[in-house]
Amino acid sequence: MMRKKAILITGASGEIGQALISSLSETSSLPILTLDLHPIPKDLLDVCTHISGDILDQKLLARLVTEFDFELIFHLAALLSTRSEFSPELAHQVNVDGTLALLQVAAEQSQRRGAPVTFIFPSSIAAYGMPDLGTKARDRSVKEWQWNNPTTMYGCNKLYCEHLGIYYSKYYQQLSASRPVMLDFRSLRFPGLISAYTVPSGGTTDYGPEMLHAAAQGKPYACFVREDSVLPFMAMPDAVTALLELASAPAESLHHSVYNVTSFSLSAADFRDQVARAFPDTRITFEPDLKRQGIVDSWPAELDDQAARRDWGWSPAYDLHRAFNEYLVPNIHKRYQR
Ligand code: NAD
Ligand code: AKB
Repeated sequence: MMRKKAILITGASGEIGQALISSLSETSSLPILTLDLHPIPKDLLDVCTHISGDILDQKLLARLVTEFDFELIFHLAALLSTRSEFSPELAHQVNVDGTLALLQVAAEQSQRRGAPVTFIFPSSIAAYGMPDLGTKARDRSVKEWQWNNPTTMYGCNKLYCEHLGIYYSKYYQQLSASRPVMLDFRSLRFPGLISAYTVPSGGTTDYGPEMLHAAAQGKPYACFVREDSVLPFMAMPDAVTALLELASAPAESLHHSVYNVTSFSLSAADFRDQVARAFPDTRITFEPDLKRQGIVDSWPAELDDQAARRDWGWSPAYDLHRAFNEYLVPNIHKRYQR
């Protein structure tokens, strides 16, 4: 049977997945196959074929491999950081075993077709672990190789999967007589992402978008971190641009497998002020949850994304001002007015 060429997106029903499907379908000539435990919104069904299923289902993956020839895989399926702390073993299964299964699919398909499958993996600021607030303030902007000491199951999973991806793209079957064609692994370390159209769940950067979406609905919001907590953030359209640009960058321009990307950093108090400027009646209070606070304190205040800027021309379109004034506020306003 001839396998159908396709692009695979796992975790497609999530926040990034939904945004990615829309953009990818405008530019790609290949069919898009999506996989998630949950259905995707009906309006996206015109531009992709959706399979409801589990990435841990070996039989399902085996069937997909016999039917499709994937040129490109966006492996987004994961349990995010807060959720992973409540179910660490399940998180390990989904985040690590799931990624390993997908890497094996990509490795096998690269060999069969004699050309590398491009494997895009979204990693996270969770791969970092700052030892204390003094260090976080001193080493404000971290490079990819610094402070790789995650303190969460999710962060450990992300860091390890970056290494697994590098292994499969450079060293897989390194002792066999003939070296196989290997997959092409590329990863982005994202900051907290903020979408105007979807609300996050299960993450630890969620306080930012939650504040905004609550204010737009006229609901009070109790922020679960201290006012002085600083994290990097990025608007969802920039996350999608980063994924698409990294996927299409010429291999010879990439000097690394893992790249930081970011846009703006701000404290939770600054976030509140941005939200209050757009929604003056907003009622935001601060009621820190010490445990989630600990996770936020361990993540860097800024990401140094010079390598991405140098190698593949990364530059976010939405700085703080544009993100709030041109993307988030007008679109969130419209969303809840409807
Ligand atoms: P999300 O939680 O909105 O989406 C994840 C999706 O994965 C969900 O739709 C979920 O149903 C699916 N999923 C979970 N387990 C699955 C399984 N066993 N089989 C199939 N599907 C499964 O998260 P998101 O924000 O869209 O994130 C997508 C990816 O980007 C994740 O890998 C996440 O770690 C990474 N990331 C996100 C952010 C962010 O701020 N949103 C930041 C850094 C990295
Ligand atoms: C989370 O908070 O878990 C995610 C992330 C930064 O990876 N938003």
